[in-house]
Amino acid sequence: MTDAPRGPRPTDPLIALRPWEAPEVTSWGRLPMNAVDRRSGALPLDGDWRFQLLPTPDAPVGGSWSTAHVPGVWTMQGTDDLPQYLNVRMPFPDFPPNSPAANPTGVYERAVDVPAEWAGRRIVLQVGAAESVLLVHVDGRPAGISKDSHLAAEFDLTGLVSAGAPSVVRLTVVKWSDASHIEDQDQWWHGGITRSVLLYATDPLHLADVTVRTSRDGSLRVDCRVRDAGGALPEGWYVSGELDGLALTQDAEFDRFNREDERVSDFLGEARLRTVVESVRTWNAETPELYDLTVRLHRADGTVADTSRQRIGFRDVEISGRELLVNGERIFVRGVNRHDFHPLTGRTVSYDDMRADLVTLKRFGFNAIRTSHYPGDPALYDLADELGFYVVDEADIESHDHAHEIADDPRYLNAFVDRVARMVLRDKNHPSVIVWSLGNESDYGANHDAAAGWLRRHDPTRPVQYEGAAKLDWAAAGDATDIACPMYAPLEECVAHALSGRQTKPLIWCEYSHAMGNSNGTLADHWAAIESTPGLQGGFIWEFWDHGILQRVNDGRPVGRGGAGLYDNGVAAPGHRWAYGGDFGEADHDGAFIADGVVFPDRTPKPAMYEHREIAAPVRIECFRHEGIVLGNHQHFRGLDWLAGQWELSLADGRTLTAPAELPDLRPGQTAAVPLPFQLPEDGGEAWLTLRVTTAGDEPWAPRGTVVCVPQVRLRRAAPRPALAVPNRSVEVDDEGLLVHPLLTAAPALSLWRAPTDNDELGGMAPRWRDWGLDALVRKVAEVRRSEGRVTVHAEYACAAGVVRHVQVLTAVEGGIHVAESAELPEELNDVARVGSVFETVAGLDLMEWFGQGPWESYPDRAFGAPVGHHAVPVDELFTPYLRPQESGGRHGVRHFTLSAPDATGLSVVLDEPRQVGVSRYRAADLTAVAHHDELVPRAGCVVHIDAAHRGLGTASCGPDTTASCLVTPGVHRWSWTLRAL
Ligand code: IPT
Repeated sequence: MTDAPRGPRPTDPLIALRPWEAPEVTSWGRLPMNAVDRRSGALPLDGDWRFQLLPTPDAPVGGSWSTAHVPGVWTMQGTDDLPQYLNVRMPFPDFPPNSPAANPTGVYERAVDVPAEWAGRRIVLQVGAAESVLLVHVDGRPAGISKDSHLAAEFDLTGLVSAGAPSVVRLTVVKWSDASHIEDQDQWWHGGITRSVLLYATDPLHLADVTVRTSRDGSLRVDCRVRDAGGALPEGWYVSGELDGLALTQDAEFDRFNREDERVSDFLGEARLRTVVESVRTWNAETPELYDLTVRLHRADGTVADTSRQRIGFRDVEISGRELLVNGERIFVRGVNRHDFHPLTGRTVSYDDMRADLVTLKRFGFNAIRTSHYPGDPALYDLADELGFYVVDEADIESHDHAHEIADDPRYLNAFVDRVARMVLRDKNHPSVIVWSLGNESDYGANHDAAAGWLRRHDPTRPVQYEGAAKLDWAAAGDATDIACPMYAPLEECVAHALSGRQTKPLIWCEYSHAMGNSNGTLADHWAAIESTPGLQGGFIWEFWDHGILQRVNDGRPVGRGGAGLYDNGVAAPGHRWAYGGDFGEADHDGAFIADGVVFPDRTPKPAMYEHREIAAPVRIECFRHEGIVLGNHQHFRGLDWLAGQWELSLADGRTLTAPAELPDLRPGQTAAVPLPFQLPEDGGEAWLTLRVTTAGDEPWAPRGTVVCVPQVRLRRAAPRPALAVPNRSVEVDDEGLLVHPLLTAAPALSLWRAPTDNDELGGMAPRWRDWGLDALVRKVAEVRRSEGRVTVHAEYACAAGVVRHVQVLTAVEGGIHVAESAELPEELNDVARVGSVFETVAGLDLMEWFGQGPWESYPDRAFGAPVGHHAVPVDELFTPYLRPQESGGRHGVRHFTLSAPDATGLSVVLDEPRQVGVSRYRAADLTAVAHHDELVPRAGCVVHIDAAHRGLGTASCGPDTTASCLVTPGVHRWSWTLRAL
């Protein structure tokens, strides 16, 4: 128990009740949740409110007022209560249901002028979201209490306010409570009001709820619940409706005037409307067809008392065997986990921000969202309906730190059922919502079963999922999940489960491919398995955002709402940085684990997004056969007519030929051969054919011409390189056997180290590499042998785990130097980051051009989405500014490259075979030495890595590591390259 002093406001019943430590109290005076949208016609109460922050909920109000913006968290608005990032651990030691004595409490107050024309109407206050306990007073009188931080709370103020007169509305928000223990999500802790506040009025006779049921056969059923604020319903009310202007019919079976029918009551009106739409345009994520539904509640004289408008879609969801079907189709779930996040507000996301999130996701091939780990703003679902996303709607329940105790704690039973039920009551009419989720990481107990029971009865039209219920046995039936939705389960285990013959439920990872830092290795392996293994249907990448809060470096404060323009392209402006755990002086925090999204804090896509886009390609090159190119339509519902194409032929000799592409008319799942668009030139070497696919017209999420995917196929392999002529020239090395070259400021040396990625660190590899001393190899030259036109250097690189023998043969060739290298790794070094050469160039070489994979960053296990071609990127832009600096900017499969100055001088490197190449302004040691991007000082020259082998990225910061084929193993590695001046 906390022993906080009993407050000096004993007369206030809301305070006296101490609801912040009463889990049984989920609300008081709060109206039932419903699906009637009241946003239009409402009086918005967003803006600046009087504000004061109390040290405890029962401390006296009366100090000085400042202002706070609503919606907004006070932790981002200049108070001394700053954001804190913790993953699993609670921010206070008190056991559930207790909260700490020191409990910041925000008091928001403002006068509200209730419109005079609202006289006689029912007046309702809606608070969009407040964390974690909301107490409402109007003119000093208690109006209500609510918990459940990510859903709106509504209070009937009719008896408390007067139309045409001002009232003072006070919203008291208590930061810590019993509810915090079930809102222990992996994100920043804040306090405040995070979604809009509004006041609206209805007739006393009003639509209390509207429930829409549709099917892909065009049938529509609309169930209306009608109430009157006065109690008994007036005689003669009725409901009418229309769909896209066509009238709906009253359900004949349900006669509400028949008093014999026991369903007809005096105070709860129920009415049902129906229709069947001929030739219905069904809703799915590819073609999200919507219809406008209007429902009107009439008084006996025909006048309209209330209206509800919504956009609805016709679709079915069902589970058949181990398949999740949408409109009868086994869809693939290309999902992402999405939190409410914004770098300037912390938690509040505007309509435009939500739209931008979804547009970005659409452009990168995502078709599904899990609302991790709480329901989103109502607008998010409107946008998902409109733009086309399958939504797993998740209730606001995560009791991570005390999961086991809470799952069966009857004091929390109410809260579990309340949170699930309120989400369902609000979101049930959205076609985008195809699955309900009972929450996240809360073990599994009776409280879940209770919530699932309510849900299955109330909405039998959608499956239910809960990761915790299936955790122990993916095949178990009869529990609270219809879907096996593991988190981070290794791919092999999932495939084995699907092949075991024991699978009874569709397997869709609720979280996979942890996107922390430079990550998402093996994504393509996952999708190759998903698409070829019945029983696997996809998953949700963890996660969309890097939750970096924009922070001023000098005073450590969040910048807040005024910071627009203080970042660009993933990077904070000078003097600013993206704050992660610990940056606000938190004693307890979980560091950069909060920066694990596929987009930067400003929504700039990370390179992993391009990988995903290609994996999700709607049209693909299946193969190249003599008769031509076989194309396939990999969508579930749509033809190819919305796409346009252009062929590109990239030849190793530098040429790129283009030709318009005519995409065949293919239904989903169909393939067709098209003729090879080019006569392949006899010469030109290795040849790659790319189909650049763009939107043919404007899509709601992309203007015409937006790239959708770039599938490609190799038409011709590289020919063996001709033997190099050795002219009569010498190679210059210094006493240490290091190459002396006018374009190099540091000679090529052996590198076995990369600046550890988050996966390297948290997966335990980097600590091992450090123990081995790979970050500080000591080079000792053993022998330098000179012959005409050639120098052979034997060196030993010593580290704690042994000695790596390195041989470099430097040969003068036409126009330059050929470098042939080998490195012999002892058995002890059984998993290193890389084996390769590193050198540094003179300043001024600012442009990299290469033939290989690109143009964006790629690594051995994340290279599916980087097509082979001729690419050119300024050196400064090769680097990816991951929040915690780490290995970045690598390019996979590079065949040759140049680094040049504006006057076209510089150097070229031709590699013996496609290699991983990294060109950067930073040494690995520069990146390793700092914690934030703003601390880096770029070097004038280029740091160049050419790798014989480079370790895959994997996802070991939270999940599986890379595959065995992408590990760098002991033994002898050989590689060679030719350096020339341009
Ligand atoms: C899992 C959580 O569900 C998610 O919120 C996030 O923390 C993610 O991991 C990692 O970033 S839980 C994990 C302990 C398996």
